[in-house]
Amino acid sequence: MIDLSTFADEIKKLESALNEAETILLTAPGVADGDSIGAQLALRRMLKHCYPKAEVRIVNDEPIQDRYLFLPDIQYVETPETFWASNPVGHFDLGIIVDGGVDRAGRVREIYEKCKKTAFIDHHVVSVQFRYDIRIVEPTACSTTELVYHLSQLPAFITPLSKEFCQQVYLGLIFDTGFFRHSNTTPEAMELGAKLLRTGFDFTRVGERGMLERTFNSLKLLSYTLARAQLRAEGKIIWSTVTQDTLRSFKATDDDREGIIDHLFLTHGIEVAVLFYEMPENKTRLSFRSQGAIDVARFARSLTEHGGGHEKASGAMLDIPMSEAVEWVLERLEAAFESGLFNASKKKKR
Ligand SMILES: [Mn+2]
Repeated sequence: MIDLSTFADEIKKLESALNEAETILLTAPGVADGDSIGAQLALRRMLKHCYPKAEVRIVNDEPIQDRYLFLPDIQYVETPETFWASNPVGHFDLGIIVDGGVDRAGRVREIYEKCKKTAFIDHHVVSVQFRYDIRIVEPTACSTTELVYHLSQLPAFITPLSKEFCQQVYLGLIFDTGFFRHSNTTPEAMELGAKLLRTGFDFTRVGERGMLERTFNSLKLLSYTLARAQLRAEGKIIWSTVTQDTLRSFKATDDDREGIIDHLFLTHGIEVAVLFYEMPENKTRLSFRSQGAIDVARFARSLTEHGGGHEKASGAMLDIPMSEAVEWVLERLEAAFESGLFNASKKKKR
């Protein structure tokens, strides 16, 4: 249950910062995903409604992925290049970063840190290094857009539930819950989904374009990788590989590898899915998904200090070429099934 009254002081501070601000920067760390882009766009709508005179700029370190270009207001998202070309001074009265801390904001960090006041709105549990002036971090929110929605319904920031605003909030909601499927999904999130749907926006389009659509090259890469999947440990392990040559032959990019692991994972009867990515400089990246019997975060950490994640979804980076990594990892994973060494603490099976 999201109870913003626990943030009364922070919200007061945000309100007074906004009252004084003539220029506002919105940003998010890393490559914008469905939640971070939805949250920035929805927040922009809220600010434009409540503070129509303020100049609001959205600057993200990386260009927006094609799949999000259908979103309302997406034309307002800038990269540092376009931003610097149009506003070389870049001193904002208020900077707001959403869905992750400023340490991962890349080149936008410099712009953000020069803001007279800084705010942080997030739903992740993170150790905060940067001294934000205003912090609204609510881990019970399943997406940052859910938190932005609740802010937008406070008397100080009341924002009309337009179709545009609602689809921005909705995208974050379905992105971070995997269409209301992941364990972070709450009854409140579903109720919010229903409320948003009532405004009549095209939720099928938001789901298909924003979540499911792939490029043609990415489709070819997916089908090739799935066709080459193999089983181990009497079918408990499913695995496949993506090499640099494969990426090149399908003219696929790193982004196109997204989601392949989820297809492997949804194979009937398997316990753990592993995907090996060949990386430059003889490195190998691993992705793991577990049905729950094996704690793949602990398993990933046992392989390398560059490994970790969640009990059911983790990753690692190995300093050995893929030709060596595959057997090395699969043998250890097979042994893990036998030894029970990495069994999850509480057995939560689907
Ligand atoms: Mn998020």
